[in-house]
Amino acid sequence: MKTTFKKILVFSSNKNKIKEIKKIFIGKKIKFLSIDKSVMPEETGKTFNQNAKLKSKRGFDLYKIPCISDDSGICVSALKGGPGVFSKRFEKKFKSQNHANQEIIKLTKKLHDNKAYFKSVISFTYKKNKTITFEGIRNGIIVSKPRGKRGFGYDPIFQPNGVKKTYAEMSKNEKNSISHRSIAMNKFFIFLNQLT
Ligand code: ITT
Repeated sequence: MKTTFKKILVFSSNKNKIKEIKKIFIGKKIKFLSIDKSVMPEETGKTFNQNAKLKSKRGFDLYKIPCISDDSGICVSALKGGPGVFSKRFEKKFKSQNHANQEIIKLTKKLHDNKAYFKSVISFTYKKNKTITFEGIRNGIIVSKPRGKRGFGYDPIFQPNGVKKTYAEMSKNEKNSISHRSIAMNKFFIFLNQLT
């Protein structure tokens, strides 16, 4: 890959997200930097796009290097598209992620509607006042019981359309070959190629 960017910071406090993105960067001639305990801004946006921009701008302002962030979540038809941008806050209302996942399954069954999608917005801030975003969506269903031990968050309850495994039953490479996040990241890599 030709690119003017030798180093890119992935600004996230979510270790699992960082691990996934790290794998997507393998083979690219860009040094991938990440920080575990970042000073994340409060996610005050109403959309994934707004929150992703808040985060990449904050990363750029703090570290003065090109910075990407990801804002993502699961959108469930039986919850009228929620928890969506509130996916993290929804999970925090329960004793554990598993309890949050069980609640989604319960509501899905009650309404006989198991449709859902995952969405990721990758935001890239590469200069002061230069921020661009890329979106990835993967449609699928909420399964009737959590399956799989890999991945994180809502992975055990989400099965993408066209496959028989939940995200949590897939290896990182398998998930990355189809996931909402990798769709957005691939758009980002195309943009990087076009810049040079
Ligand atoms: P940042 O520091 O990058 O903001 P975060 O965990 O706070 O990390 P978000 O604000 O984007 O990230 O919240 C997204 C939540 O949605 C996250 O906590 C997960 O529970 C869930 N989520 C996002 N992507 C997911 C994926 O690929 N698989 C499962 N759950 C996911």
